Amino acid sequence: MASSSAKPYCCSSLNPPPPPPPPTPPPLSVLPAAKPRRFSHGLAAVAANPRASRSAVLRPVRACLAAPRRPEYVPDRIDDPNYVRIFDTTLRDGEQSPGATMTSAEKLVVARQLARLGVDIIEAGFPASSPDDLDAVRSIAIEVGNTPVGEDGHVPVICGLSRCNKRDIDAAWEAVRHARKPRIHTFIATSEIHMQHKLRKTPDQVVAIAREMVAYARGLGCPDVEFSPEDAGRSNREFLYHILDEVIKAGATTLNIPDTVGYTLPHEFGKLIADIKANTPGIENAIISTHCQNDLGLASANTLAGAYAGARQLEVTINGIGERAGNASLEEVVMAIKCRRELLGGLYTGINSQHITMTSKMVQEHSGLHVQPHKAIVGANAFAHESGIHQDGMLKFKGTYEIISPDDIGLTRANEFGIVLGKLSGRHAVRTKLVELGYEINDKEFEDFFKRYKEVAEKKKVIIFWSTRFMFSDIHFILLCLKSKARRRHGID
Ligand SMILES: [Mn+2]
Repeated sequence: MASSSAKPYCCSSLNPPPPPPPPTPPPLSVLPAAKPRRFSHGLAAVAANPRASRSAVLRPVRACLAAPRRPEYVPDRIDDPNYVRIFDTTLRDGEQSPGATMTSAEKLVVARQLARLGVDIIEAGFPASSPDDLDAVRSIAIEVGNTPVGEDGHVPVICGLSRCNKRDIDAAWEAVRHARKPRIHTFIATSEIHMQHKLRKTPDQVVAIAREMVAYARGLGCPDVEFSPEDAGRSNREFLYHILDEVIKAGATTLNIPDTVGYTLPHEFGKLIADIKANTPGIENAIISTHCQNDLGLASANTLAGAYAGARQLEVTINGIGERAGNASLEEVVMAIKCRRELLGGLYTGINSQHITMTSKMVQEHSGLHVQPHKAIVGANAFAHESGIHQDGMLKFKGTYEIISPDDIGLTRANEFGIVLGKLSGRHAVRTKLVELGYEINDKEFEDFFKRYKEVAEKKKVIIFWSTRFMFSDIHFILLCLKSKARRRHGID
């Protein structure tokens, strides 16, 4: 049996150091393909020398922990070109999910956890939308926006959303101004379809409003103003360059590029970001951001394509909650950057990934939106193995079927190998479980037991469901197998 020290860690440093990234990464035509035998958990090292595998896998854990420090926060620049800011909008876009409304007290609890997780910016709400939301954002600004957390004493930026009008901007400023690092995020639609049918304004009018309102927000004393051209994914390119140029001149420090309707494909969204970076005058004086909706299930992929093309702020939500099909998921984007850093030109974030599991659970509880069992990173099945072939591999070496160590996201499994017993489980896993539970039986007894186990497992859908959903079946399941005759008599199964 493999020892508990064999940890398949998510870490890129097993591989040779990445080449220095080019000054301007070329637009992404397709996401780079994985190279065989260069996975981040050290399969290459294991294949080359199986005896050395455990120490080889352990070594990079320490290297992982020594990630570069988060650069000091300056609104319109980042001193390390590889650092990517994580902007969490769980409490704004996430809260706009149908049925996800949270109380002020719940929002404050989640905001505290987001600060522990290490997000750079918390978009705490839309203060003009209701007096309650203004209060919620203000409470978060007062407390979370002034309380250092973690070893580096990190204090997140607290941001409030506003449309491009004075009333909204005043409300946002009233809410966030108490924070040590306040930000106003204002937006106006720039696609033909939105300008014509929703705003009923000409492009020139839209530019004038955007310029005036960004300047107004700066004039209130807010040093950090984010501007979003809503529906940028469907906006005319030349018009985008023009309006972005104008708002930079008016004082915008972050330019957020939303794929509001989740319509773009990864290579297309990457090209949009690369084009904006290449063609917008004055863009070097602002941070480019992504905001990808998930209508085609591509939000995380689009976000990564945006980062690869030069965006240095990524707007995401915990569990990917958000309007309609949701937003890019923080845990997917952050762990993809962490696992495949070398393929993304050395990008890194300030997220302490060990808080991911707890944050995900808190957001599920407070928003009432539960993730599906197979949700990447945080689903109940994401680190569970039921099939016999996979279980056999896991028992021999965890890197066989896991690219991330559960420890890395703060997940404690009831079973070290993530083994869930079900009808597909094989002899190796079932016997290991029996030994773990203290049953020592000979080969013949085991064969009898295994036969009975399979009979029960095939019939007991409920137990298989329990076992994958809650993972507490280990003992129950075995006991049930051992007692199946007795239970059958009582009509339980
Ligand atoms: Mn959105």
